[in-house]
Amino acid sequence: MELIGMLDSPYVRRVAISLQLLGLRFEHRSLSVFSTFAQFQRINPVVKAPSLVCDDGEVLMDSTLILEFAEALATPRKSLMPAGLAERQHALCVIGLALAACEKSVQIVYERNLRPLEKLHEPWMTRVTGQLLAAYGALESEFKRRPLAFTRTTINQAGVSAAVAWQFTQQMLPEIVPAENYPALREFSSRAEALPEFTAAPHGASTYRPTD
Ligand SMILES: N[C@@H](CCC(=O)N[C@@H](CS)C(=O)NCC(=O)O)C(=O)O
Repeated sequence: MELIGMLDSPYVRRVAISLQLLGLRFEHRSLSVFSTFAQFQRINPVVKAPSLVCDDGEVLMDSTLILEFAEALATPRKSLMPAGLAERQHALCVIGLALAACEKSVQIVYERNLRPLEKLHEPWMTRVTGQLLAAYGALESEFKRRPLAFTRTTINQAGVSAAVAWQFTQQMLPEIVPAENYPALREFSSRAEALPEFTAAPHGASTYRPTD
């Protein structure tokens, strides 16, 4: 199977890291939804990153749906989601906050990069910025209250998603979300980013290369 999309997208990156943690082999094509739009469109007419071209050619999109498929594919069956109900509920809460942080960060980046300055709508930026800070405020509280595991055998999807969201926002919007205000997230991120599955898929324009 082939993962399509750039690792400067937190959604592509959470899939690339999770596929490795699940022990699944995949190829990666670092296509941009902007600079290589036409090429991307030939693979997925909707031009959404990540897209996953399955072994039979069928194309999946949306990171959460791709991860659902990946977990079903992993053999021996393996999951990055906790099995126990209470732990699973908490993981879903953290993933929801992390995905909201990704979405709000992406909205701000698009607003800044794609819209002409005179067409910026300040009330929208203020609203989205407030939502982004609310997501990181809640994530920081959750990490302080219930620290998450960060080794390559114990990190779960909540940990992957939160670490990837944090890295993306810190790369793109550090002045909006100052790292010093989020010590628990910063510490967790530095440990997660040191894992081989994270370093094999670094934020940016590079292509994932398997370590083995
Ligand atoms: N909910 C989706 C969001 C994916 C997403 O918005 N990806 C961005 C790249 S970071 C994209 O495809 N942008 C192009 C577009 O929306 O037209 C997911 O989890 O995969």
